[in-house]
Amino acid sequence: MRLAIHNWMRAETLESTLKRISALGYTHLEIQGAPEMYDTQEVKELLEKYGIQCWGSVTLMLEERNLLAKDPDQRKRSVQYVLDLAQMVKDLGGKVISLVPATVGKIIPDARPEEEWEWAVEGVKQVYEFTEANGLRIGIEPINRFETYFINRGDQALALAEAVGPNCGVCLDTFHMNIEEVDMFATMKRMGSRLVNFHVADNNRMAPGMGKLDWKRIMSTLAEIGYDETLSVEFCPPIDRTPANPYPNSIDEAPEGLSEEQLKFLQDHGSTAITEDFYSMLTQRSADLLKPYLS
Ligand code: LER
Ligand code: MN
Repeated sequence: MRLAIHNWMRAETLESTLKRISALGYTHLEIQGAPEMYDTQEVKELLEKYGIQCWGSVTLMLEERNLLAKDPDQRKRSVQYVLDLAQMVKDLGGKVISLVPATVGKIIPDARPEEEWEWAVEGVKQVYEFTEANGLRIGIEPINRFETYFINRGDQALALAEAVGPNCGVCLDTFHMNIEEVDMFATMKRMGSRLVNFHVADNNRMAPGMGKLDWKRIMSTLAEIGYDETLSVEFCPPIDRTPANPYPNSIDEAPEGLSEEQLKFLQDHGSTAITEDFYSMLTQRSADLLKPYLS
């Protein structure tokens, strides 16, 4: 098992992220799905400089990105976005795409369920053609009901993956599973070999180990189903603006380089911009908890 982390939580240079994570023992990066932001040649050089590999990328379903939008042009642009992201992953030598099909923060549907399902299958299939031809895997990711009304549980992601094709996979996330699954361990087992990526954060979306999830059991269940790929750290801390905040100075009041839509994306996750010290502490705590499980 290898250790990866995302970089969508904090607007900082890629070099700062890579420097921090390589010092803390991470070997992989799940790069944010922002192909428009990156020059792949430059990213490759930086990854090499810090001895980090690209594990894959996660879609940032912000603004109008939505594979099941009612408007066919919007769907087309959304598919193109995921294709651009897939091309970036291919160029960076990554393996997986964690795919959230609908806009994060959109919790009210505007079409019939049958229509949306058909559009989602059709959209993911177009990406699947590319990933199949290029040796990449898609992991459909269920996220909790406060971020989307579409695909909240592993079984729903599995149904979509099966409708797309034999190699289409699922990406599970411990934070979301803790909210939506009856039994996250049973869900992990049902995904079997369709499980292609695994996001880790605790029940409060702090670093693994800072909440109440049973990490021993999570890891032994992964071993039981033969998942020995990558653990991809994805904490996203809650905002605490009260005097009860146990982490004073955790909120970055004047974040540099954070666009309005990125801030809105963080807010749609119940979070906000966080300071470098707080972010580094969470990155470190995640590695401390997970390192004993790496092979
Ligand atoms: C992404 O991996 C995730 O877990 C979300 O909350 C949606 O962006
Ligand atoms: Mn996730």
